[in-house]
Formats: sequence, C-alpha cells, structure tokens
Amino acid sequence: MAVSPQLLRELFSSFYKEWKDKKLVFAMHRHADIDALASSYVLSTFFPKSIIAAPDEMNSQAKQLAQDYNITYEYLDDVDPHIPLVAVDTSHPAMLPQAASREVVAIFDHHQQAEDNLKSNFNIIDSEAKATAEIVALIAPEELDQKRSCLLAIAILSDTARFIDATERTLDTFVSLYKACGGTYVDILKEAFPPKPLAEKKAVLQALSETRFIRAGDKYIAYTKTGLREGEVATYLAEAGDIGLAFVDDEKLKATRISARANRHIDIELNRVMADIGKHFGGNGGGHKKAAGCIAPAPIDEVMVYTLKKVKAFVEENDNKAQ
Ligand SMILES: [Mn+2]
Repeated sequence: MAVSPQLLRELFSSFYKEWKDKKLVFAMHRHADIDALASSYVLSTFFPKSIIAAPDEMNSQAKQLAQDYNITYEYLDDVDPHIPLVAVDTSHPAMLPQAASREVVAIFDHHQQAEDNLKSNFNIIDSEAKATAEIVALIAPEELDQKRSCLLAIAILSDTARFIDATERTLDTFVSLYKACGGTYVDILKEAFPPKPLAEKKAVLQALSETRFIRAGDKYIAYTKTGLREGEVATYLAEAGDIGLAFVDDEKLKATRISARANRHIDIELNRVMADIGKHFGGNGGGHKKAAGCIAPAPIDEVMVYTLKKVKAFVEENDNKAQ
C-alpha cells in the first residue's frame, strides 16, 4: 500500500526537527545509481552540516551526473565513523555494509521491506514510490530550485526506466519537477540515459549475444552472464521475453550477483524468489516485485542452474494460482 504524502511529510518533519543542525552523512547504496546520488544530494541540501557518501564506486551514469551537476561526494570508508548515517535508496545491510558499524538514524527508501532490513528511528519508506527521488520531492521542506528539480526529475526517469512502471503520483511528481527544471524533456532524458562507455557497450552486446532461454508455461525466461550493467541487460531480456536474469561473477564479493526483471505482463514477486535464492546460498536478496536482485556466495554456474529451476517453478506456480 502506498504511504500517504502527509504521513511521509510528518515523519520527515520530526526527523528534520531533531537533526537539521547536526552533522549527518547521507549514504547511498553499493554501485550507487542516479536515484541514490540525486536523492542523497537533494536531502543533504536541507541539512547544512551534512555530507553525502558512497560505499564504493558509483555506476557510470551516476558518476556522469555528479560531474555534470558539480556534486561532490566522499567515500564512506573515509568518513568519520562517529557521524550518524542516513541510508538512502536502500534499507538492506547487504547494499550498505558500512551501516553495521555506524548509527543509522534515518532511512529513505522505496524497496520492498524484509525482516533483515536496517532499522532506524525515522523510516521514511514507501515501497509504492517508483524512485526514492519521488519520496524526496514529496517531503521537500522548501521550494526546490532548478538544479534540485532537474536532479530529482532525472532520477525518476532513470529509476523507472522511462516509466516502465509508474503511478499517477509518480507522473504528477515528475511533471511538477520537470516544469521547475527549466530544461526540455530531451535534456532530462539525456542526463538519465547518458551514452555508455565503450567497455559497457561491448559488455552488454556480448551478454545479449550469449543469451539463452527456457519456457515456463506461456512465458519465456531469458538468461545470460554479464560483466557490467546487469540491470540493463536483465531489462532488455524481460522486454524481449517475460523474465530476464543476468548473472555476474563478482570477484570482489566472491559471489554471484543476479539481476532479475519481469515485464508488465507478469504479476510476480521477484523480490521473494531472489530473497529465497540468496538465502539458499547463504547470501541475501530483495528489491522490487519486478526488479529484484540477490547476492549468492557460490560459483556462477551452480547459481545459474539452481536459479533457473527456482524461477521456472515460481512462474508455473504463479500461473496456476492465476487460473
Ligand atoms: Mn531507487
């Protein structure tokens, strides 16, 4: 269920009263994206003593946006561990490992909540919001200027992959930000989907060229391995078939990461399947119903075999329930 804007504003205003003059670090999730960056930045402008930080390297789109909009950010490991933390665009410890050693005072997020999520005093969370930027726009305690309006509009466009999924509230929020932004729609589109670096284009094309697929009832599950941009690859596959799965051998994490997407024709809770698969391998998973992921600490081929079996069974079970 969507949380009413009024409730979100009330929650925010109690957080704001208590923290507006104190030092805070707004922390993005791992491999921060445009939504995490733009939301953290805009939130930090309401708290004059705060800074923003990334737990590791941001993705190339977020890096480009930070450069274009002159946004400075730090690496979380370089930030004094005594500064209280606000988690932005995530509430999962796996997506923000540094949260374990810091005081988490608030969370701004739009992902599905699970039992093992981070806990804080101020949970400004609405899993029906299509971007954290949508929540930030709704709770903004002051009128947003051009720069901040543009950033939040770009984040909504990026996180919804050009409104693949949106509510009336998402669209209304986007339009009012867009009008305050001063640019054209194409300007916003260009920032939300900047050109890919050569290596990323190659990785995506390679992944698509090695795609395989299986059938589950009248649905196709398409899957492949990729080194980069697994979310984008999984989205292409879901659009071409029904469910897209992109597997990444993550050497740093010593785990297989999975990105899973479903198209608009399936009613499925991929966040639940991904949580189950993660748990099975001693890792974890979650996300949104149609855009989820997991970290499975096991070899990629083993994870692939298990995941395909699990997802196929889940799709069939889901179809039977629907009939
Ligand atoms: Mn987001």
